[in-house]
Amino acid sequence: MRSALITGITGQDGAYLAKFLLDKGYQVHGMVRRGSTLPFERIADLTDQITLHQGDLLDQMALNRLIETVGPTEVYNLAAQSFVPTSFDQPILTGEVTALGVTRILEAIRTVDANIRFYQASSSEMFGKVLEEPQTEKTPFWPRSPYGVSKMYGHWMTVNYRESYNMFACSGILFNHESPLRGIEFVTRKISYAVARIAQGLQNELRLGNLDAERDWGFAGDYVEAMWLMLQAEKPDDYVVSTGKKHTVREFAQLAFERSGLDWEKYVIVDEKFYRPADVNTLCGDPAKAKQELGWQPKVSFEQLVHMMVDEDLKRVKAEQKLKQEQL
Ligand code: NDP
Ligand code: GDR
Repeated sequence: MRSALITGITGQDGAYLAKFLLDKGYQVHGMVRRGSTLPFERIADLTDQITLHQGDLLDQMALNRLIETVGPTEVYNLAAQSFVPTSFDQPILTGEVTALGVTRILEAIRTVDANIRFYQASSSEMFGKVLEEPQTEKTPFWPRSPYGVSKMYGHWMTVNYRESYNMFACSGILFNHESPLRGIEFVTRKISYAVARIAQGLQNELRLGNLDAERDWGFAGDYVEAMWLMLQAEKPDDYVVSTGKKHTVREFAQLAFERSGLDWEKYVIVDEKFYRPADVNTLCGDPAKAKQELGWQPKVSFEQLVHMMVDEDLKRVKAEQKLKQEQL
């Protein structure tokens, strides 16, 4: 039976990937950090089908033991300090986890069993100040945040372990992908949740930063398939995963408010607090290689994604309100 170890299983992508691999018949193991509460909300309905192990990308010995105990055929390294603004506030922690953490897990695999297939969650943030459009696997990197710099280190270590030790190590250069499980601090979910609360009369404004930023947004459920396809290929390689279409934050907000019959301009306030020391103004990826070599393509459109997120948040907010009323 094929088995997979997912780091970052409690995150957005971890939850979608765990479900995807279970449906493929995998035995799924996840690494989780110890916390004083149980923050496993996204995988709550999967916990009886997966095996969770405590571990941390900061702890080399624990990673070595984990790989040895689980003996997976595939490892997906999704764990990271993944929020760009936090990386400006905590650049050293971000480097320890998002950059050096990749080397730690690669070392654990090399030491225990170098035949394990490895997926690294690289990012379009590595392109940063873009030097060409659309971005491909060959576009030079110019990261604009400690997060982007850390991901670039992890990317090149993955390439280096492949070239040095002949390991089946792949790096997926994924562009922004969203879903109803997206963390609340990322702009898309911040908007969809606020729209739902405004529609229910619980909030009357939404403060955002750079409305002109352009992103190539796709659906997380589509993107985890690309991760898996990379590890099923004949040879290990790096792939851009994106939709090939870009939209501004303003467009996202407009569409999200429209879904609830609201005029976004009445509620959105630009607040400089949400500007970054250096931002990535535009990103748009060319997914041609993933399409040709892996047969992958996105299924959910931008509009469907926005609608899905607003609809789910509306359901969630209504359910929360109902629960509160029942408790009164
Ligand atoms: P999330 O922020 O939702 O999840 C991050 C995960 O990493 C969580 O499970 C978190 O655990 C875990 N984690 C953080 N620090 C550590 C640590 N020190 N040791 C072990 N685990 C840790 O991210 P996404 O699911 O959105 O993204 C998955 C990966 O893909 C990340 O590496 C991200 O940088 C990358 N990526 C994401 C893109 C996107 O658009 N979503 C695009 C390109 C790349 P906990 O729950 O305990 O906090
Ligand atoms: P990003 O995602 O930084 O691209 O990283 P995020 O949704 O945080 O920002 C996208 C763009 O929106 C602008 N923006 C705001 N962003 C946030 N969070 N909050 C706001 O109020 C706001 N207003 C405008 C930002 O300036 C930015 O330009 C995500 C993460 O998932 C990374 O881990 C991943 O690697 C990349 O996507 C690809």
